[in-house]
Amino acid sequence: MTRYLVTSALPYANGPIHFGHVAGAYLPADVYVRYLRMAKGPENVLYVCGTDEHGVAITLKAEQEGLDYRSYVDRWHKDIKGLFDRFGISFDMFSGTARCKHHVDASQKFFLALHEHGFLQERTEEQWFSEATSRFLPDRYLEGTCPNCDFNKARGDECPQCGTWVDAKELKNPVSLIDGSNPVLKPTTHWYLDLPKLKEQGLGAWYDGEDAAHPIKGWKPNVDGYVQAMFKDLHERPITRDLPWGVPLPEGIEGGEGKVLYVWFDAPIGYLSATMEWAEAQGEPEAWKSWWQGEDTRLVHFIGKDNIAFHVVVFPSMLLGQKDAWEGKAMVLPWAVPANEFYNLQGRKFSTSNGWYLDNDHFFANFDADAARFHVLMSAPETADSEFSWQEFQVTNNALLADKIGNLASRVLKFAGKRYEGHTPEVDAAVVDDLRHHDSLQEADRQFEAVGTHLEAQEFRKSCHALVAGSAALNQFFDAMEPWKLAKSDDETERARCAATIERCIAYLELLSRRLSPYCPGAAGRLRSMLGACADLADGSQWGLGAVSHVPAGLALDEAGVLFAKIDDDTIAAECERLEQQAAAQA
Ligand code: B3M
Ligand code: ZN
Repeated sequence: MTRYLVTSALPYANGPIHFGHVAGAYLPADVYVRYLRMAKGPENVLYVCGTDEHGVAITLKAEQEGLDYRSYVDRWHKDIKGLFDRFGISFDMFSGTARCKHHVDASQKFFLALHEHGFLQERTEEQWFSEATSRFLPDRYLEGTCPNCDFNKARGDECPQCGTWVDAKELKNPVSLIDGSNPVLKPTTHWYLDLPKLKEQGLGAWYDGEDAAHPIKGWKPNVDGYVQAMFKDLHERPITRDLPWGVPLPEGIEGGEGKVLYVWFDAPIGYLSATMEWAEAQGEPEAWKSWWQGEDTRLVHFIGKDNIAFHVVVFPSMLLGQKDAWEGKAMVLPWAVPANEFYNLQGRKFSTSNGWYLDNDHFFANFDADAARFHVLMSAPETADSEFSWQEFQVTNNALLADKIGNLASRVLKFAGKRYEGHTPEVDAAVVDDLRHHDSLQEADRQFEAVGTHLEAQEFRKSCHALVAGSAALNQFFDAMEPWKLAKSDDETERARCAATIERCIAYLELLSRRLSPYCPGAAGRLRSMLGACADLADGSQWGLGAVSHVPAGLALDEAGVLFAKIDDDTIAAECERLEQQAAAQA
């Protein structure tokens, strides 16, 4: 049986994350795994993530705030996990690279295996060193005069005035940002991952789909364009740093004392160490192997487009270079990397510092997470940058979710409540058979099947559209049948058509609840409880085939409740105003 090991990029524990991140790497992954659990069985799906807790961006900010590194990342880990909980992201394990107890061992083992297999190169170069604090200074810890335009506040990696990329060693009159001292150049040794060699020894063949042991789904055009360009000019990459925070180099590496692994080296290993943590929590510590070394595993990385190089070139190289180091067995390589473009907010980039963001507390206090999930996926940046707009959110919520789905459920259940005393009606099987061929029901069948086909293909926008189209077809069916007229007829065959209409509507509402479930788990659950005893006609945890073929008479239905509350124009106007004010206050 094929098994799916799904990951979302590990967010840096270095600030709040926002809707833009969620749209790119988390919601699509969550909907995908919720679908897979239903369609393939929960035992064949594992979804892991955690916070990325090392690196110079984190040490710099923690130092600026006067916090020790661990308290600093703990704070952001909690904050980030809180947002994921509000969105209902259903990780099997959410860990963090500085909190997972397997992480150091796993990362060091990766380094050692690459070292032993000849995939690392050692180089000694000069770097700025602060004698005041006895530490090497990464680029971002430096400020000085730009060698290009003489601007006196250039950073160690880039000049904000002329925009050129700066080689830190060329910076004139450099000053350490943490202690204000003038650093000196001092030699230091680092290890480089030999990507050109790994490309020759397997990475290239895997990428081209020529490695039978490591199949690929095929690359999205945005991924392929990026990677082909990268392959034309592939270099060794440094994977170690002189920093006081991170995974230490393994013991026994000469010259490695006091150095740590580069954050981008240890971060993707976080996927593996989180799986080990999950396995241990299951009481089967060895269970990670069947995922990471299993021949039937499909490893799927959901990421934003800025992380393509690391997930399609660097991490697969690291995995390949392990060879037989892990008890003689090779590691899996990614099967798919659905990288998304960027998600913006009403015409501009999301930015906390510019006040151009949606306040998470405020949003979830006032709006429904299910509606947000559906809308974000329906507008996800799958093939091009896209954006959240309040007006479009209102349309999705009111015209699609409330009018097409909520309203249908409410009309059908209210009708059954009045006409059949809240129970499923007695039907004539021949009349029901006749309705099965109704154009609108056949359209609903096609669309509800397409919801799954598109989810399987990781095409979330199309899948959302199919769900809406299927629901629209059900509304058309109800309208075309005009059961409110049939019910009043003196003709018995007309009344039989009324009962059959309601029977089919109930069968399709049950199907709709399952198709809706990966997107809007809360609303789908409410719909199932509204269906009362009819929800037992199919297992709600299974994707299943289609609508149940026969709804027995006399099953009790529950009251029709509200699935999606409408959002009025004033509320939307107030949100737009709020956003503008938030941005103005920051400016
Ligand atoms: N933390 C970058 C980012 O959040 C990085 C991803 C790591 S995934 C292994 O965009
Ligand atoms: Zn400059």
